[in-house]
Amino acid sequence: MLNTVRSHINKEMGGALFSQPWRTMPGNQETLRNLKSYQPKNEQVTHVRILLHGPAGAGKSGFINSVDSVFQGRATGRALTDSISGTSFTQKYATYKIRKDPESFCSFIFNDIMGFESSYGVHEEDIKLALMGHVKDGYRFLSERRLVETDTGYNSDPTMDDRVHVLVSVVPVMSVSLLSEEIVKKMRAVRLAASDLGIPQVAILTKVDEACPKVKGNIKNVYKSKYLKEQVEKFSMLLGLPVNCIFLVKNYSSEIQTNDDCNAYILCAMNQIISLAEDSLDNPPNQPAC
Ligand SMILES: Nc1nc2c(ncn2[C@@H]2O[C@H](COP(=O)(O)OP(=O)(O)O)[C@@H](O)[C@H]2O)c(=O)[nH]1
Ligand SMILES: [Mg+2]
Repeated sequence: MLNTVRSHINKEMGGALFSQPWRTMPGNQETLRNLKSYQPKNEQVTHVRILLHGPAGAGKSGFINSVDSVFQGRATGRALTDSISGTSFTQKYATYKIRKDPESFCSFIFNDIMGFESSYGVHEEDIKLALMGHVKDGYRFLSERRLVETDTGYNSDPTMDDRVHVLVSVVPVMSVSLLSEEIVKKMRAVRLAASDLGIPQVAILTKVDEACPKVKGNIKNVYKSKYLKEQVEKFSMLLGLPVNCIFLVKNYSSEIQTNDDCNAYILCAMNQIISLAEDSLDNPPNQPAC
């Protein structure tokens, strides 16, 4: 499958580039400083909760690791593993924090959910419960049944801190053209549920290095690649999400060190995630979101 996609890219796009990037990056140092010092203005919340959802292998854990790497100044490769046991797939709802200095953590946290697969993966309704803050930390999702109010993993009285403040869809950029109708329908349903709850949404398209030879050769070309821009526009149409809420990212996967170029793409996405969260926390509830 990958080889078919790659040969399509090479034949059709030839790794064509724009002469100038179509998106400009905010300065790394300033963005990092702002994110480290960020505190939600809304006093009812101590942190912004970011929920990443997407297919297995999309790069959700990789993105959390990458943010951690940017903040620690080295590729941390923190072990974030999903567990598959026996015949029934279970996935734990876990919260990940990012350290900003030896004593404290950033005012944003991550959860991730494998949510698009049809025969396994977290049920659409469970994702909606997570959005509303009804899923307790440590709950193991079951593919065969939904979380119900009588379960110990059900939080019947969620605080503002338990709720999700930004929903992030994570998809490998090469998969955008291959998403089945069923998966797109599911993604849209989750997105609509988030909109109804006033939760803003962002998408992160990962593995840009694997999708375009000119980007693999030079990571500075991410926002110059015509193929990658086309995938962003396609994904925007599929999901009904504005292009300015869709980000291209190369996660730290095999690197030992971080570098300014990869950091810039990760920080650009995080900057928008936190800005949208802050805006929505500042607005009255049920205001339409991005
Ligand atoms: N080349 C490359 N590999 C990536 C990228 N993001 C993730 N990976 C790799 O893809 C695999 C699946 O990523 P993972 O983060 O575990 O996916 P998850 O199931 O969504 O949490 C791992 O082997 C990662 O190292 C990326 O941007 N580029
Ligand atoms: Mg994972």
